[in-house]
Amino acid sequence: MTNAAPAIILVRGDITEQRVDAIVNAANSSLLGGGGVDGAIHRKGGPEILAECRALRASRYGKGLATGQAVATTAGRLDAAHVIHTVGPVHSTSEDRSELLASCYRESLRVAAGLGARTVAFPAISTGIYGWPIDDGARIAIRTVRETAADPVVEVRFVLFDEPAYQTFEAVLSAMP
Ligand code: AR6
Repeated sequence: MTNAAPAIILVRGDITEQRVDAIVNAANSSLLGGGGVDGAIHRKGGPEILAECRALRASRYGKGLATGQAVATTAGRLDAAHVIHTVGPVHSTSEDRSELLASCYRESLRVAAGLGARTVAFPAISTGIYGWPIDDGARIAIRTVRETAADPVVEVRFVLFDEPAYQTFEAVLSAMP
């Protein structure tokens, strides 16, 4: 196959310490920062990232970035060329928002491929402040990356912040054929 899905690697750690072509940020639609991964990326990446986010809000994304979409900026001082900001859905027990979560992974990979990225680091989108259960979040993340051809992306690295998240991703990955 010439346009295969990327290889999946699991790492326990801090996404801001990864050396990859693109780091995906679990942002919110304002693109102007927040807690969790978003806070860590802006803190460590420095003000250049926020400046580009502000410029995006002043131009193409006047109303903010919609849930499930993705957009790239510089990675500032991070050891990466790009940060790809995506907005995960807030978990709901009354509505199935899985397709929006899958869209975050698909759209981020599409943006990464458009930038010529070969390696991409993802956090477990929506599984922190947005309340998505980690096991379901892991299934959606891994399944979607497996189903998405993203040439020239050859490696997707899921960076899991704590041991339970890492173990869950590992269990889901090894249970898939
Ligand atoms: N590296 C890797 N993973 C991390 C890190 C890190 N440095 N920090 C947290 N995690 P969250 P969300 C894990 O809350 O649920 C922000 O305020 C964390 O344990 O960062 O999509 C945004 O502005 C969890 O498993 O993102 C939005 O308002 C996962 O990353 C909102 O939070 C995602 O947790 C987005 O919420």
